Amino acid sequence: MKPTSRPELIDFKGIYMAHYFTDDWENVQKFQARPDDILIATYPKAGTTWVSSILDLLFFHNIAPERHTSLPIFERVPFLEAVFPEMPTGVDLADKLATTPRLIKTHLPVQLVPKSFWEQNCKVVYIARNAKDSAVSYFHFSCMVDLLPDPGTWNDFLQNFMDGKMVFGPWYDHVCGYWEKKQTYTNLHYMFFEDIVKNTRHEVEQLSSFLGLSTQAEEREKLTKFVHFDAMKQNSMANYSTFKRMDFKISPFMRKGKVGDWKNYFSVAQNEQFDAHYWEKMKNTTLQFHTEI
Ligand code: PPS
Repeated sequence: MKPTSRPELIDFKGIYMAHYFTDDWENVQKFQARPDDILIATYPKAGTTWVSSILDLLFFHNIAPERHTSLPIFERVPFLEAVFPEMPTGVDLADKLATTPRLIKTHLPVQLVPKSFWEQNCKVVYIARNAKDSAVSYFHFSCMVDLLPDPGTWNDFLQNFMDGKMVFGPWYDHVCGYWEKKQTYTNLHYMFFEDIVKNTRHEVEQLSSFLGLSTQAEEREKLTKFVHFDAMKQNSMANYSTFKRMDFKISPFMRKGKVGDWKNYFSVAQNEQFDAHYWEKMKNTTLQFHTEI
């Protein structure tokens, strides 16, 4: 990766963002979703790539078994709001997707999702990951990809995470926003990273049923093996090794894939401060997370 300047954190419609995710806003906002589109929505580092791979396999493995070893995940599942140098925009990639359904990724908070997804009653799969592991994963990712603002030290980053000064805004509002949406929008399947780690097979089954697919247990079994952390880490079409803006010498994209890795990074003082702040922020929601399994 060539040394380049990092983008600034900007205030965009009340959410902190970086220009790589807002430069095509007009087209993002007027994106025309189709009723059978599936939106995969997450706060960064919640398991987007994992669930994207699962969905791609569930829908297309039978008809195009070579897909998952010949096409990078970011082409199979375009990142809607992304405008990265030397790449087509996310909207262009999504518009040109030849698959049915189209699988589309977003990190936008619920209030910024293009309205056509709701109007078309599209299926939405939201994946949430506990705040502590999300922060650790986001920190390592920010160190290795120059499309995000400079993360500073771990301590700076954690403070900024608590203050919501992150690209895509506060984790707290993001996970709660989609949780609230789910109460009125029935086509939203809310999943947890920790559950997928604990029982991938069961989560694949639940997903499959939400999507109305009648996959055989044997197929799901095979698929579960393809999306195991070690298999995805080895698969250059899933591990982002073909994506030029990441420096794997700093940290791999498929880093650890664990629940509870935060314990290796939070000091006792940071943990106490984080917990006090967390419970204050999350006191009005029924949403609950596991920080260990
Ligand atoms: S991104 O950049 O926001 O789209 O990243 P995202 O894909 O959401 O999250 C990356 C983290 O998910 C972990 N991951 C997995 N864990 C377990 N099993 C599988 N198969 C898997 N695939 C991705 C990945 O390792 C990142 O987490 P960390 O904690 O950094 O390892």
